[in-house]
Amino acid sequence: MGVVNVTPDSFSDGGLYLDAGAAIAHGRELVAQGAAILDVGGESTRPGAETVPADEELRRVVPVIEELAGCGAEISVDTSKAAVAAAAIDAGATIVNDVTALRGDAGMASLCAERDVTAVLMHMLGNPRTMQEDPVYEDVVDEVKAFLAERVEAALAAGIAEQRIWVDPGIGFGKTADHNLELLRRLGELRELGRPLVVGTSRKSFIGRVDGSAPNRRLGGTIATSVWAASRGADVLRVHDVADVRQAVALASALLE
Ligand code: PMM
Repeated sequence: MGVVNVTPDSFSDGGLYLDAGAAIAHGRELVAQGAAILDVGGESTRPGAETVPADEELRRVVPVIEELAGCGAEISVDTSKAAVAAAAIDAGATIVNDVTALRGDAGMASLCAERDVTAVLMHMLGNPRTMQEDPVYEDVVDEVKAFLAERVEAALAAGIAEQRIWVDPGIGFGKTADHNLELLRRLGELRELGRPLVVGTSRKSFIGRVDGSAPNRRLGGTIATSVWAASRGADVLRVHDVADVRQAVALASALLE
């Protein structure tokens, strides 16, 4: 899953792709690099980020999705607003990647059920504005797993087909560096949820916590953690650097065979 951020303030590509034309070109480039899914987002979820009104988010993502639909990858929309998801589905998106796991908008679960799209349910403690203020867990893996199990049940109860439900531990969302490392170490435990597992470590700050690197110097850490996650059963890796991560995963799995 390649990341196409259409935001002026995402921590990793700092508004480079705010312009729709640049975002479309970037999405096509990620498909050429081998992305099977493009995750198009118009609202930054980085720590401390402010929310974006639905009409502004729509203005950012819909033209990009219209152009990228049919370009060889499935389109995912990274949003927690049902109005944005509905317009994105009309424009060609088939996956709704909701960092609130369908808790952010009362209309989201029924929309996913009615339109029969895949819903990515991600764990987050708190909200993006406050989530990095001293997150505490007794056992981060047990708590993330219990949360995701509860959200899968809620999605099923709303009528979303089981095969349309994916789960994600939400690396960096209300977690310290140690919490993120523990989740990756014990990623196999989340396989027990029985749903496809999405993992996004790309350029995140816990990599910098380990080695002091800046966001634009975290490719090595992104590759290491992505290869690790794949070897522990991740089905989808959400990354900015599709070609490099694909190559690393291909070589690691060839060696493991
Ligand atoms: N991370 C970000 C945004 N959306 N969605 C899912 N499912 N999983 C993630 O780990 C995730 C996400 C933040 O990263 P960005 O600002 O670089 O897009």
